[in-house]
Amino acid sequence: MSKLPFNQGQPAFIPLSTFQRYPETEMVERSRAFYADIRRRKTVREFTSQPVPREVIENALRAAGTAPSGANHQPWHFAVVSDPERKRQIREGAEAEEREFYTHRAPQEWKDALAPLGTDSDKPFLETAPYLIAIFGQKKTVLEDGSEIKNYYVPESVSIAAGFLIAALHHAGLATLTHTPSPMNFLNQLLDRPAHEKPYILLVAGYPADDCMVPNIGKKPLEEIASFF
Ligand code: IYR
Repeated sequence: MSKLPFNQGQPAFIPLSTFQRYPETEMVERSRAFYADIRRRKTVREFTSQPVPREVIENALRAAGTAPSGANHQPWHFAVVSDPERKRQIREGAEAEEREFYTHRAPQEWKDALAPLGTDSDKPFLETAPYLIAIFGQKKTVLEDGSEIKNYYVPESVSIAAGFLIAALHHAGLATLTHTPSPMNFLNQLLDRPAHEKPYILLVAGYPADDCMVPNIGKKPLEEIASFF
């Protein structure tokens, strides 16, 4: 239940006091530095069980919660799992779906596309990694008085928040994996989330294993992903 503190009971407009303007040279330097940092991020599928400070996770979630969203309804919920038994249940649920996916559901074309990633239905990292963060989108928000408001642009809003979260965890020094067992509805039951919430991503976070290997894959260059008019 939400209080709707997010849009009401406050002055309609306040001065923009948080924006920081930099000299152009500094701005260029900052853009380079950010790119140099974020380009080091690789999706990791081998984690250690070494614990990570809970505050890092909390602050990364706070950062995710600053993402823009449709009508500022913030239609997301992050269910954070560190409890070993619940991680085991999530692994069990995910591997059941994944076995179906890899043996029946996935067409050959999809399996071919995944081949360079070396994925299969075994998901030990769901138990090894210290934190699993299930990201849910809320198509409506239930207020404290029981009334409901509709949310807008939910997939877009949730995806932007997930991007912030991944960037924040990377910035703090953690590796992540965007895991998407399909369908993911078993997470609602395991994590006590209502039926109107849809799981979008199961984000795995922790330190990479010492001998962690990653696929030798690259990213498209700027010329391929952008056009300037
Ligand atoms: N969800 C499966 C398959 C999978 C699908 C895509 I698209 C990927 O980029 C990676 C994996 C799995 O997690 O193995």
